[in-house]
Amino acid sequence: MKEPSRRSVDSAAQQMIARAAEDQVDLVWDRYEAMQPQCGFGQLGICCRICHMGPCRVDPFGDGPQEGVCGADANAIAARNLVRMIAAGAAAHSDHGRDVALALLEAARNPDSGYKIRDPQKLAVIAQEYGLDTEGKSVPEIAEAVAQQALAEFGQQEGELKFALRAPASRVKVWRERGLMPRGIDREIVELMHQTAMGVDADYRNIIKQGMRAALADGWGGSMIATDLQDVLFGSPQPIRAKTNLGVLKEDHVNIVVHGHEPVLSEMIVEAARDSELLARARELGADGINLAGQCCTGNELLMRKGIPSAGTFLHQELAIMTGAVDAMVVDVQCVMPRLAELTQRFHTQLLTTSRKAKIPHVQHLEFREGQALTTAKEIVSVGVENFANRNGQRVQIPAEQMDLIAGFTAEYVNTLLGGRFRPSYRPLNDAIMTGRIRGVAGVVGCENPQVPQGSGHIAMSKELIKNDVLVVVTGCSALADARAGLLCPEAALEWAGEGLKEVCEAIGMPPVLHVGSCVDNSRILIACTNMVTEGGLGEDISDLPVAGAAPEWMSEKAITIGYYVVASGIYTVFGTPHNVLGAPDLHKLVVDELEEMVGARFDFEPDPIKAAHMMIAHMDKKRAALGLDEMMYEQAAPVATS
Ligand code: NFS
Ligand code: SF4
Repeated sequence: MKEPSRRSVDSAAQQMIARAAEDQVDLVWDRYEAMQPQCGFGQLGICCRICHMGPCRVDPFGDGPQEGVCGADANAIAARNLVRMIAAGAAAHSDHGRDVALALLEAARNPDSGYKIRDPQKLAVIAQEYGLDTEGKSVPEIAEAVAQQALAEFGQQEGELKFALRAPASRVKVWRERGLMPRGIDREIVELMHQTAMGVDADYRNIIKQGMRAALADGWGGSMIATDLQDVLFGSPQPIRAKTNLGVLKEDHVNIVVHGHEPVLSEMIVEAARDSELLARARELGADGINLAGQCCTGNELLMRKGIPSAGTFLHQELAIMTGAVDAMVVDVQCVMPRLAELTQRFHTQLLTTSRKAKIPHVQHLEFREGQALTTAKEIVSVGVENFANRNGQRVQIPAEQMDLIAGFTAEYVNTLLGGRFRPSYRPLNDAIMTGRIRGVAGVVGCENPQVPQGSGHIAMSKELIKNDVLVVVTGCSALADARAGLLCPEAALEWAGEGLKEVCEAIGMPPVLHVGSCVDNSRILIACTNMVTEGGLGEDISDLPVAGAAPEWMSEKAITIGYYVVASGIYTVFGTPHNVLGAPDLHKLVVDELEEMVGARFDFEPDPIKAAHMMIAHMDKKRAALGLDEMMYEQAAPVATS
């Protein structure tokens, strides 16, 4: 086995990895090693299973077949495979958005549902955007109309997605001219699946085009609906202090870990965990209370709205079980490893699936229904409480590590954050960028992957960026990886930020790395970029801004979708490991080069996070130069000593 330090840079994780090795329990890293060597055709993207004349593969060395049985070449095969990942990622995030809209509908219609509308102001803004007449209407009535409008965007056949029109006018123009404007969320995903079925589209460029359109339907559609309606239902986040890492689990409490993605369930579990009867029962069984902790993006949702601690990221899910202190792990959808079923059996942990979309054989299923949200949530918490009695104290080993962080920054909050309560505005941010105190803004997002030591890419990249005066915004697992390293504390600016960024952070007590939410909240980054354009002085389009994106440790199909909507929105983006396109030379050239011509941005692939950070910085400098800001780097802006 590899040294734990080569599997994760987090010391809490390393302890649990070592424990697993002692107990001969295999973890994701062991399974990854057992999988070596992985299939080269798959890695290069040139294996096709779309029809039953295949499977076909193209010989990357040029000696064997260069096309499938039907004649599809490497570019068509790899492009189809790639965009089918986009379709799946867009489906996952957008279906999450749909479920939030349905929960909003439930909240509006059913006063007993347990849901409340916590941000009626944001609801009113969205209602106005949808052109709804709100005169004399009650909040539930407006909520019902907004939910129905949002749901209609999924099935819309013609026209344009409403939220896509939030983008700067010049971006909307690019999308219209290039045929990239999304019509309906489901429609773009279905069309993409049709287009890539056997014997349909063989033109890799045209395939990628529809891939971008479906991705945009997610970023400016499904994901944005998820973000906005979650804010309406559960409250818009505000900066909030919280803690993360395995040390948030408590030896003397019932520990319930909620893992997955959708806050429609986990928000209710928060309420249920405060239920006096359940608390009394927990005490009766010898626990001091009920401790709820999140994981992955469900964790992020609860962290940024409720300050609920997070027990970690994607690669921490097995490690949490390894503490022996988790009485129940409750999962909904996405990023849940099926192997948890076997692992939990080696401890007392009760694993519970809750979504009709995500079951695991032999695992207890307690289905969550929006109509009886609170009741189901109480049943779930009760399972954890009762299971506390089965915990074997001898086997409990909780690492001490936990780190403070601030989460809960939104595109709207940037106004107040920098502009102050009396003059909320993006002006100070734009000014800081124009004067060079902030060199640019980078979104570092995405997953973890056992191919890369856990956290090494995210943390090294973020540190290098802030050292060079780049303000970093983070979401998803990337956010929590940085959090474990202390980068989400205001003090991090003093230790790691360059002079210019440090000055800005110190003035307002802001961390140099801002946690803007879960992965659907990458939509917040799109809005923040739009606001920067609207504020003025940084160009006419998102593609003019000194900004860049990165996913240094990605693994999920959702990460590909995010990458494509970010690039199609005009933001240069670097992925750590390459997409599966290297076996298709023309397609490869398209994504790392020619996309720039089409949408004003492109991809790069660079596994070294420091090199990748400097590619992003070089891009920002190029954009600064084009804006005439290259003379205004911080050194020049700072007063010069004269003695
Ligand atoms: Ni995003 Fe969140 Fe994490 Fe990757 Fe999975 S939890 S939706 S997909 S692994 S960042
Ligand atoms: Fe092979 Fe073409 Fe069928 Fe793909 S679609 S499996 S390349 S015959």
